[in-house]
Amino acid sequence: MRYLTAGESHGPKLVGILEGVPAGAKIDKELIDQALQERQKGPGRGGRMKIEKDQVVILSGIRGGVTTGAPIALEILNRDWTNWEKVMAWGSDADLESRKVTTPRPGHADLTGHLKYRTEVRNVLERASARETAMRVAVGNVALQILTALGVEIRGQVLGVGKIQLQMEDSPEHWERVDASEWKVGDAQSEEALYAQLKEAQIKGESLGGILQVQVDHLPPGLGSYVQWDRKLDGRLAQAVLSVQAMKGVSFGMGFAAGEHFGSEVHDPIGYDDGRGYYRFSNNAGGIEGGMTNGEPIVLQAVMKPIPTLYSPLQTVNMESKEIMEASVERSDVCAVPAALIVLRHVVGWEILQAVLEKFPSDTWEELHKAWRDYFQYV
Ligand code: EPS
Repeated sequence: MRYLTAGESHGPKLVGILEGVPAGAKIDKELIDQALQERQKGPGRGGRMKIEKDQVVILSGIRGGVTTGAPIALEILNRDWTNWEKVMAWGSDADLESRKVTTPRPGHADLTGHLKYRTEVRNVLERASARETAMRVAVGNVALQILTALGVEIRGQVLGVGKIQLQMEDSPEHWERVDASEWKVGDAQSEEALYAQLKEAQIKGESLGGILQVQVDHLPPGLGSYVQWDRKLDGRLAQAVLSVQAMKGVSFGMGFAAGEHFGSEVHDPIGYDDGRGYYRFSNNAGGIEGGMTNGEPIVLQAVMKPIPTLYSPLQTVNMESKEIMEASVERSDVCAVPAALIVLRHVVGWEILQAVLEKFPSDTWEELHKAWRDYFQYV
C-alpha cells in the first residue's frame, strides 16, 4: 500500500491517491468527513478553520460504498482558494508580487526551502503548510475503517501542552473523558489551566506545542519484522509520526526513561494463559519488540514543537536587503496540539494497516479477514 498527496495550502484543492487497498472493504464517506471535522477543531486554532468545512470527494476506487481494488483518488476543496485565486494561479496571469514573502520565519521550512529549490518563500510555505494534513487524515481514515472492521482500535490523548502535564490512565472512564474533551485530555480539572495558558500565549503573540500519545489495541503479535532495517515497525511508525508537520520526537512505551533504569525494571516479563496465549505483565516496550508487535497495545508518544508563526515575531534577515528584520506573520494557530492528535492517529493507522497487509493476503477484504481470524486462533 502506498499513497501520495498533492496540493498547496491556498490552492484549489488537496489531492490524495491511495494504492493497494484491498477490494471489497466497506468505506463510509461520512466517517472520513467526521474525522476531517475533528481535525479542524480544538482550542487555539486560527482563522482559517472558520473558512474551511473540510469534506472529502471520492473520485475513484470506491463504488457503492465498497473498495474495488483500483487506486482510490480523493480530493478536499480549499474554500479559502477563492481569496487566493489570483495569487495561486498556475498561469502567466498569476499575481506573484502581492503575497511575496521576503522575511522567512525561524522554525518553518521558509528559508531552507528557498535555498534548496531557489524559489520564492511563498511557494515553499504553501506546500510545507500543515494544511496538507487534512488529506493525510482522509487517506488514513480509509485505513482506520478497515482496521476497525478487523477489531483494531486506535485512540489518542494529549499528555501535555506547554508547561501543563496531564494525567495518564488506561480506564474506560478516562478514554470517555478524553473523547468528550476539547483538548483531548482525560483530566477535566486541568482544562481551566489549559485555557488560561492559551490566553497567555495569545496575548503574548506566542504559540504552544505539546506531548501526544497514540495507543493501538487488539493487534496480534508479529506485524513488522526484525529481519531487515526498513521492515521494523517501530522505525516505520516513527517515520510516519515525524513526517507530520511540527513533530520533533517519538518514543515507545517507557520511552526515554528506559535509559535510566536497570534491564530488569524495563523488560516486560512473559506469562501464558490457555485462553489468552502469551502475554506480558507490563508494557514498557510499548507493544513492540524486535521491530514487531508483541501482542500488547502499541503505545507511542510524540512531541510537537510550538508552531513557528509568532505574532510577536523572532529576528530574521530580509532576503532582498539582507537587513535584520522581524519574521513575517502568516495567519496561523496559537495551538494545534489536539488537531495534531487526530493526524497522528491517522498516519499511525495507515502504517499499521500496511504492516497487516504485508503479513496477510491483501487482494480482498474476505481473504484478509479470514487469514486474520485464523492467525488469532493460532497465536
Ligand atoms: C492549516 C491551515 C493553514 C494554517 C496552519 C494549518 O492555513 P492558513 O495558512 O491559511 O492559515 O492555519 O498551518 C500552519 C500553522 C503552518 O505553519 O503551516 C490546517 O488546515 O491545518
